[in-house]
Amino acid sequence: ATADQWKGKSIYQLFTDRFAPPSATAPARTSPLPETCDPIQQTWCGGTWLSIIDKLDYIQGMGFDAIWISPVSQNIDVYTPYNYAYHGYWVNDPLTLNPRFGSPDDLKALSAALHARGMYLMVDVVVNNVPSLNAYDAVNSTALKLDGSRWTDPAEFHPQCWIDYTNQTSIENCWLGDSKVALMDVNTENPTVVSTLNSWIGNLTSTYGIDGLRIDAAKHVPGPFWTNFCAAGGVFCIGEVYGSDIGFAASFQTQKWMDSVLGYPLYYGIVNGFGTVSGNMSNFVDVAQQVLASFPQPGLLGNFIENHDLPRWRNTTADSQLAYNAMVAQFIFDGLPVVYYGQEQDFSHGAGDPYNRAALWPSNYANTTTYQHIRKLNEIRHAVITNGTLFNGKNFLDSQTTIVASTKNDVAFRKGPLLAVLTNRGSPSVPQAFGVPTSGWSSQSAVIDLLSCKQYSVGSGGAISVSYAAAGFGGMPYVFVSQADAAALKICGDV
Ligand code: ABC
Ligand code: CA
Repeated sequence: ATADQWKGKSIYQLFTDRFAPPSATAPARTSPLPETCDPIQQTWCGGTWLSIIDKLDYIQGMGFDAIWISPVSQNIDVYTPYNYAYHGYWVNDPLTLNPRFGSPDDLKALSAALHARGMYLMVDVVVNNVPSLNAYDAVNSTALKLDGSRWTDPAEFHPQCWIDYTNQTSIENCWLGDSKVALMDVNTENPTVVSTLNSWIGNLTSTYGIDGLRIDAAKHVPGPFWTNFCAAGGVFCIGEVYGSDIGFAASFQTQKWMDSVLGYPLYYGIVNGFGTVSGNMSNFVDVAQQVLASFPQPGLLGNFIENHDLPRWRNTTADSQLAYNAMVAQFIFDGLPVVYYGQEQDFSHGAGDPYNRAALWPSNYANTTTYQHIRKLNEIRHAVITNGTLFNGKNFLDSQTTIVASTKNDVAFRKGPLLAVLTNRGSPSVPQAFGVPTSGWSSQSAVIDLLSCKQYSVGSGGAISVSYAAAGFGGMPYVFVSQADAAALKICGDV
């Protein structure tokens, strides 16, 4: 699928090994399920491509229409100082599927099951690096063969050096990982490497009906490589450009290296704005404005508040209203929402890798309040995307977010027919209010908050004011639409 086809999608990111347990329809492939499936053990919990199918109702029930799964290629399958490759990122041969996750038919079955539901499949791909337990002697052909690497000619790697993050050449050519598990840097300028990878990715997407690619470690490969790789893949590419440098991340779009990147810049703004009670909302506003100004298509960014490399949101921020406000920002701001499995279960164990990668099944896939919030946010987003005639015909996806008002604790932004009014005041009720002087609606008109389905009236000059004093509510988020639009959207019934 193309970038345009992805624009309206909403993505659920899962770890194949950890999302759904083996079952009668999806037996364990290789190892039996460990008695305890503890993330600290860094070993397999037994999830497979087939077991994902068992739980698609749970994902679709939350309103998602795309999933992003772990890398599908073969990994080193040996014990390492960081235990086993349950995460799938230790790819030694892109051209072979990972038997831990299933057979070629199983992956086809997953893809077909998704398509039957109108959902898309995004696969994580790792090409920058190949793991080795033998850091300093890794690039000799004997070691490469022992590691089962696809690349067996030393010329297919960059020579050993550890990355200096102050130097982009080093970021591109030196090695990720560490001396325990070195990630040997593949020579992505070598003609054999380039042609092998390009023909592989085209085959992979067409053979398995893959609709999109999440490009691992995108900033560690020179950009022009990706232009050809993504063209060969023939589907939407979204890259991982880990860091807060907005201009650098935006260059992936401006230089046409790939369609888009994950929303790391906005993530840091959300953390600064909503990560603590009375946090720094002006930083969020600042980052948001720079993101909007820097990316030619901010509507293609992948917006997240947690992932497998970062702390769980609820690990660093216990307050439930802050999480709710952050999620509304994640869903309404320009971009595709990307929700990491477990976010809907308020998983809070996990200050980082490996603790943030727990199996989901001990949650019993419960219908939590957060599950319901996400469902509602997906419902709102889907409704405004499919209703083209709202707010004087302004299409949601084609309207860019504009910041309408802000204080050091609050922000209001409009995207198409929606006005999000958010705060970092947190759960306690406080005798304070936030006034948005010009909401975009005329005075005396009625608006509906789609989150609570309550009606508000617009004051003089088009002002909307919300109060954080109501006992038991505190710093709630709001998503306003005009009464007429609310009636068309049907989210709050007849209004
Ligand atoms: C293994 C063990 C862990 C152990 C670790 C040391 O080694 O499993 O238990 O703690 C995979 C696995 C990991 C595994 C690694 C290494 O391989 O998932 O479990 O860790 O063996 C991607 C994936 C990631 C994956 C890989 C490798 C790459 O999402 O899951 O890891 O295929 C860098 C890369 C980025 C990479 C990330 C993990 O490391 O750029 O591609 N993610 C700075 C740098 C970033 C850097 C980041 C973390 O540090 O700029 O480039 O990411 O090291 C902000 C700044 C940022 C700064 C952050 C920390 O602070 O703006 O620039 O980021 O303020
Ligand atoms: Ca590289």
